[in-house]
Amino acid sequence: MCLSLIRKFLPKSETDSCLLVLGLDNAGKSSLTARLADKLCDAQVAASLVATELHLKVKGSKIKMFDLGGQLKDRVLWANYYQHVRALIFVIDCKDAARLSEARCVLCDVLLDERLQQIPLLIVANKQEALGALCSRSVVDLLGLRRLEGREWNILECSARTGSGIEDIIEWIAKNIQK
Ligand SMILES: Nc1nc2c(ncn2[C@@H]2O[C@H](COP(=O)(O)OP(=O)(O)O)[C@@H](O)[C@H]2O)c(=O)[nH]1
Ligand SMILES: [Mg+2]
Repeated sequence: MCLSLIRKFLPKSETDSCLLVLGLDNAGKSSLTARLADKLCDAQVAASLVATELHLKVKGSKIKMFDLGGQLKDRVLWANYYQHVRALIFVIDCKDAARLSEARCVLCDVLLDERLQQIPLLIVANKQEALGALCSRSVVDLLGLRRLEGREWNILECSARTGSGIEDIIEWIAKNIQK
């Protein structure tokens, strides 16, 4: 019998499941990842131009985290990582209102993938310490998040630069990967 068929019926090991950090280029994904790694990293497994893979230990649970490149050329590769996703983080640059509609389109496209249908989503409203940064309520409106149906989602404000809001993000991760 083919190996992939056997794998399909085996329980997923905890290290198979993963957390994806997505968002446009320059949103602050790698800065956020570095903050999370600082608190939770078990091991950095691989880093390339497209993806950084880290193994996290969050309140006793282990999970892989992938920080993926956000440029157009990298986004076409995101779907290769959708197989065992347990939770999704989408980072927004709140200093850059001009790219919110692009972020909205990219997020919509991600959420259409059937492998991600039931996956909890956290929007991280990053760069909050910056002057004129959009607040989370504006981000909810501009991304049209209230229209999302059948999905658990949340939004948290943070500054990956100063570290504010990181603890709340860790709480969210802990809660959502243990489900
Ligand atoms: N002001 C501010 N700048 C940030 C913050 N997080 C990241 N940046 C900056 O935004 C730029 C892109 O960050 P990076 O983490 O590489 O973004 P990525 O392309 O999404 O991985 C860098 O110059 C960071 O220093 C933040 O919370 N506040
Ligand atoms: Mg990056």
